[in-house]
Amino acid sequence: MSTLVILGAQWGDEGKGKITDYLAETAEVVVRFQGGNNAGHTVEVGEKQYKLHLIPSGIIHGKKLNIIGNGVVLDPTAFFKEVEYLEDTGLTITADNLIVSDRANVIMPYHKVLDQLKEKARGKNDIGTTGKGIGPAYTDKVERSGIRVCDLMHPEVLKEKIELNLEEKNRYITKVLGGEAMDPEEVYNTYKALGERLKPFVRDTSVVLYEEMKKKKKVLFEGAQGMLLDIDYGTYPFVTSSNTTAGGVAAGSGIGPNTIEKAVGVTKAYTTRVGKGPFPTELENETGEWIREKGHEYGTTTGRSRRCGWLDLVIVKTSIRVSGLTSLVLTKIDTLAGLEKIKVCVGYRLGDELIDYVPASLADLALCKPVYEEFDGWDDSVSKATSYEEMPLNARKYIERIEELLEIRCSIISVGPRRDQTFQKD
Ligand code: 2SA
Ligand code: GDP
Ligand code: MG
Repeated sequence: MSTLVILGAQWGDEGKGKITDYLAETAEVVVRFQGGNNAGHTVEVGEKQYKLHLIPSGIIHGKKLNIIGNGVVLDPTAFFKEVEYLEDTGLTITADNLIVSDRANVIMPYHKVLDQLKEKARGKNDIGTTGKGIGPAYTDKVERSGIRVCDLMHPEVLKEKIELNLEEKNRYITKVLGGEAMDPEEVYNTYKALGERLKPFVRDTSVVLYEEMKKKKKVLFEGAQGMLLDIDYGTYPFVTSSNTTAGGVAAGSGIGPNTIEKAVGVTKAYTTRVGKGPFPTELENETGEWIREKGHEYGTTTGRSRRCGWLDLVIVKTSIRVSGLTSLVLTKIDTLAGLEKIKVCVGYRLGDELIDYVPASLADLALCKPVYEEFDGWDDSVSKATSYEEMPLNARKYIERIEELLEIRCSIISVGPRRDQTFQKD
């Protein structure tokens, strides 16, 4: 098998970074195809911890080719900050192991300002974004006023586009949102310089990827955020602005959908969500707090507290359907260790009906009452397991019941944050 997609099957932070790093051992190319530096992917190798936001997690392996695809929104300042951070850890970053699509849209400083001011203006109806300018950058892409990486290489084009954008955006920022106007000249000078710095990394990544795939190189596609943050199938409008589902892979990296062979859904043994929006199995009690502390559930990018709740199989089932998942990776089984009883949501009661899909309308979702199955817990010895057989019996029963209810295989199990706390199930 030479192409594998790694996706979050919940609301993000399932451990995609860790699993991408684990699977990258045998891969040659790792691709990010959507999102931007709103993502926070943590990888632990031995004593070292890496927090990645924009650069694919394959970078930690040194020799792999990492691609930032056209579907990503790229903040050049954040890009260089991350390159420097990685170089400080001893890694060497060059165009041999990291390239950026010339078609990726650029996050401009006004996108960040718009993101933050719009959130403020929404008041209690805010989305709870990361404030990194993601939504406004994708808005411009779709509206066709975006600035792409290739524009950074053409100063005259860049200048004109910045002037046109700021003419309109400055009015909106100052008159509607009460912010401060930005100087087009200053933005131009900064981004022209960033473009020159970025130039060595810029390629038509679709062409590069196509050549690599023709050579049968093993390619991993690293998703960011999660299924229910998908712009189409997530809990809209409490979503991110890209397709986090498998559909986003082809468009976001410039390959044919028929070249995708397998898609794994990374699933936490419970559920978390950072930001606003519905969460049917949320535990707004001591158990929820206990899980948050034990699982260190704080945003990797913003440090915000993550909301915690029981595993919701309706969500995972939706993910299996929408993304055509071929197997699951189950993470953080160790976090639940110590709980006497553990619940899993196996369906929603909506009026007289029992449903197993996430309804489109948030008004309907608000009426959904989770139906639970209860399991006996397991102890902390689970984090020492190096194979499925070594796991406590109750943890295995939990996993096998999940497989049965979802009619899918859990191919990889993770019992701790480190690379060596991961094993294949079968
Ligand atoms: P945005 O900034 O426009 O993408 O925000 C829209 C919604 O998407 C959510 N979102 C995320 N949810 C989970 N993890 C993300 N990455 C970081 C992490 C988040 C952090 O790894 O912890 O540090 O806060 C991520 N990125 C975006 C966001 O919370 C909004 O609900
Ligand atoms: P991502 O966005 O999906 O890559 O996930 P994050 O990195 O934002 O959040 C997952 C967190 O859980 C990180 O701190 C990981 O180091 C950690 N992690 C991943 N897998 C496991 C696991 O099996 N057990 C424990 N305890 N932590 C894990
Ligand atoms: Mg994360």
